Amino acid sequence: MTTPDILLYTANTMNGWKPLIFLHEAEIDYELVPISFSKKEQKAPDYMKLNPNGRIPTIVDRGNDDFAVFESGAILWYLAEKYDRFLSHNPKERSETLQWLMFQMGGIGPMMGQAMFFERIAKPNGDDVPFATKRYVDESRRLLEVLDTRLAGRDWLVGDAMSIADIATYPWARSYFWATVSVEGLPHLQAWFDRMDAMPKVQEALQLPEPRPSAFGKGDIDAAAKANAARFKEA
Ligand SMILES: N[C@@H](CCC(=O)N[C@@H](CS)C(=O)NCC(=O)O)C(=O)O
Repeated sequence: MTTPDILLYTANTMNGWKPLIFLHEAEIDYELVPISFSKKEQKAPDYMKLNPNGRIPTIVDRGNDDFAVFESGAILWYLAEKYDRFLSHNPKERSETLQWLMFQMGGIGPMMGQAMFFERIAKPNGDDVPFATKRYVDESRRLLEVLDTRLAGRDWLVGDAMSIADIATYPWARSYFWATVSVEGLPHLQAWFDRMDAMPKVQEALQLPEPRPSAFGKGDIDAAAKANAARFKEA
């Protein structure tokens, strides 16, 4: 058995699922290193040599002199170039894909992430900040409306096939429940969710490193919410 090139450090979060979706959908062999937040493994000095931000995900490419890549958008872009998947060679389509990737990295992720923080961490830990919560939930909804408009009359964010823009956006947008953002009245977004929900390899990736049904509004939500909030209280 050959050693796979890609070593992936990740956890079961919206950013952490992105490279997993890429690697599973492209059927690329990789080695998974689950990172435990409760053990603070993302802040370990050796890990921070690979990811100076002390967060997940990170990849190391053993096929390229152990080159390390952090930031999930940059990881998807690197994998797209290495494996020539999910990023068009057509210059306009390629630019559009990177535009929607940046839209996710700079908009959807940060806004939904803050909505999740204020709703799921601050509030249950006694720091309810309605002004901030409303700001981030409303802005997240606005961004999901932008996606809905973009997806009208098209199956994918760019071109006629799934790209790294879809791969980056899906785990965040699909976690609308956890961010307490409504997707009522967004039929094109819902149809895109349905499309990716029906992809077995995408769903396989979302079960790793371990399943987290609560992100998608399934399972014991109360228990998951309490455990999540408690973890941050200890931090
Ligand atoms: N912009 C970064 C964000 C990474 C990030 O925030 N990762 C979160 C999980 S989604 C994390 O590692 N959290 C642990 C911590 O904050 O210590 C990326 O896209 O890779």
